[in-house]
Amino acid sequence: MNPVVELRRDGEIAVLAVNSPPVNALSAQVREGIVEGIRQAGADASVKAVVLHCEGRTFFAGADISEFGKPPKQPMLPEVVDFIEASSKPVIAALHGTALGGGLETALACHYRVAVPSAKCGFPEVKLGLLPGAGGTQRLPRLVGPERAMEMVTSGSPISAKAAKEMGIVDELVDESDLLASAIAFARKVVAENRPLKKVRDLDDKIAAARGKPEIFDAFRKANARKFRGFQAPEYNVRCIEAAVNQPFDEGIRLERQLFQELVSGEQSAAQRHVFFAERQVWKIPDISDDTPTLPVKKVGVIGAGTMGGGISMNFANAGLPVTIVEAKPEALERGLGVIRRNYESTAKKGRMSMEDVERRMGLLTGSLKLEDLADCDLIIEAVFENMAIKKEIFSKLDAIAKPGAILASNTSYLNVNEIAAMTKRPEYVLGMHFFSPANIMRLLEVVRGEKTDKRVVATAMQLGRQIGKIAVLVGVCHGFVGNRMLEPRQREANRLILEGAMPWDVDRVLYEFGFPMGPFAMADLAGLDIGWSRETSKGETAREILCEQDRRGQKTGAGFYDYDENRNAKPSKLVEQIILDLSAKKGITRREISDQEILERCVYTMINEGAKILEEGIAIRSSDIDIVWINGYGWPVYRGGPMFYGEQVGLGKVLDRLRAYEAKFGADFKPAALLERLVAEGKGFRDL
Ligand code: 3H9
Repeated sequence: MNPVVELRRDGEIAVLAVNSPPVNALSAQVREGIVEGIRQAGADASVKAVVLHCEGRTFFAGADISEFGKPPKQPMLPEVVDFIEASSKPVIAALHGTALGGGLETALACHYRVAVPSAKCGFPEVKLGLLPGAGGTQRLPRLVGPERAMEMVTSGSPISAKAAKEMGIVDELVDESDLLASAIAFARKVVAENRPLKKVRDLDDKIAAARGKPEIFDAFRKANARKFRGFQAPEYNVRCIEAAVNQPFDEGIRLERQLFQELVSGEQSAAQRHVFFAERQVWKIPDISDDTPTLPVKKVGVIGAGTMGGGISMNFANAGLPVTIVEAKPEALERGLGVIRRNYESTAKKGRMSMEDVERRMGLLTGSLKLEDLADCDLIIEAVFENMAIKKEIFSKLDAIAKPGAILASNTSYLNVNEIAAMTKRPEYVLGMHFFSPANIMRLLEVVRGEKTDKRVVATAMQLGRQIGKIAVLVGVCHGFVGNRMLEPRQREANRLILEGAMPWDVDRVLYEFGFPMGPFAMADLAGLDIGWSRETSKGETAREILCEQDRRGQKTGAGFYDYDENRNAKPSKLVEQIILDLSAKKGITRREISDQEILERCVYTMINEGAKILEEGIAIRSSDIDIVWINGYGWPVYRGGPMFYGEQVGLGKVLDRLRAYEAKFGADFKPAALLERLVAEGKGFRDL
């Protein structure tokens, strides 16, 4: 007997019941059980129809992702779905929860599908760098037409059961309270009415109109070119849908299989699968168990109504929590609240929020000019500018104001949280909550654990992060934590490279082509070159300082490292080129040709090296957490899996060799981390730690 699949009977209807927690992924054992069940039901003359039903929280959530990259186990999913479709008796899929990927493909191979209204269907494979590889790309367009099919497979976003019913993916919506009974009743109807064995593969009407019209697919590619940039999987998905329209079913399946194999054994999918598991690992903290009690947070205080404070406040208001925002001056408070309102209203204008929602959220925000008004808050986040003296003063005042048991957090991006905590008599309630700008949009939250932070406080901050839709990464105290600390060597090398021979646009192009949304100089122009700069203190020693002195302060002034037209399109600047040439000469540097390879290695391998030091010092729990920081906070391309994963993909031995070579040439900044040396000597990787 198969331990996870059981064949039961309800009169003439056989129920193939699957119970493989947590998400009924289609593991080898499940696949075997399905084939065996269909076979038995087929052989039993008293069975007239089969209901395929999953127990627990969901219908199959897809193929078992952990099997990819390992030796294949029989029967493979494409064979299983063919076997279901070829059944001589009608098979009815009963959908609830999330019917995803291979799960939805299994359902599409059934002859009928019923679903509860709360169910969701989708093909998320593209998010794993894959395509639906068990007939999904061929069956879906036959049900919904190529345009909708392309949208579904390339976005990976699930649709509601109601939408699935409207599109023809689901035949009937049934009572939420008893899916199985409804599915059995539906099966009885199919038998009683002698309905045909409906095979999706035989349908043609939804694809016929697009046949011989490549322009439909090209238009889709063009419209999504920016979104798809660098990714292999979206294009492969589109090719399969195109084949579904233009080729016979079996030909389309052959192409789907071939392209799936190529993707699943490729580097991008390996990276994206790594990210899938890393995103789930990140919540697990070795010395803080899942059942650690958290502290109730019903009211939040935020100090500072600037860009950061405002964005942070929006997160909590969005989650329905009341927030008191404290500012020092009435104008600043008014300005801050005004910006928040405008942000919400612009979301409403785009149709993504109702005006009632805007008012509801604004109603949760209270402005104040007195720290004392934070006395009843359960969590207070300080978001004033980066100045240790000011932060210390605020925390020592807060200590006197905040109620006992309140969590005091700093949004510092670099400073020592232990020093800040030491200003209070309750350092165990102090930690860092480092949001990324714009804080209402960016998914990353670095939760900074001080040396005295209580475990319940850490658990509460992580759980709050989840509640407000962030991906929270626990990090330790050091200058810049994980993200900004690793940004430093990249920035340092970028600045040196332009003095040694490259131009800002060369460095930016290499990093853009690598997959970052923009390079460091374009980024600096966007953020404003004068952050932290003043004319009085400017020494005119760096390109950035000279540009500021010439009032080229970035996009906002129409010029920075680049020249900008009225639409903010960047163009390399002759003037900047000259500034850089002069600066090199002034510093006595003989400029030379610098290869793209050198730019990439010096910017990225130094980051990997810094990441290794971060691991060595225990600042991050695991290397995959570092990857999550960089993907969610700094635009590292997800198809390269994060800097630590990328380092392993390149080969740690190679990274070490190159660092050594640069160390010999440029000195100690390239000195390899001891951990990197050790791992390479032992033939191990970061993931073995
Ligand atoms: C595919 O189907 C390819 C086919 O087209 C072709 C084949 C030839 N496999 O997310 P959660 C684990 S590709 C293995 O925290 P939730 C997950 O790691 C697949 N494991 O729960 C976690 O483990 P742990 C297409 C899986 O309620 C636990 O289950 N399908 C899989 O927040 C709970 O997960 C997908 O991409 C899996 N397929 O969300 C769907 N799924 O507890 C991927 C989950 O040890 N899954 N696990 O950390 C999801 O999107 C979400 O898990 C889901 C539930 C929405 C289902």
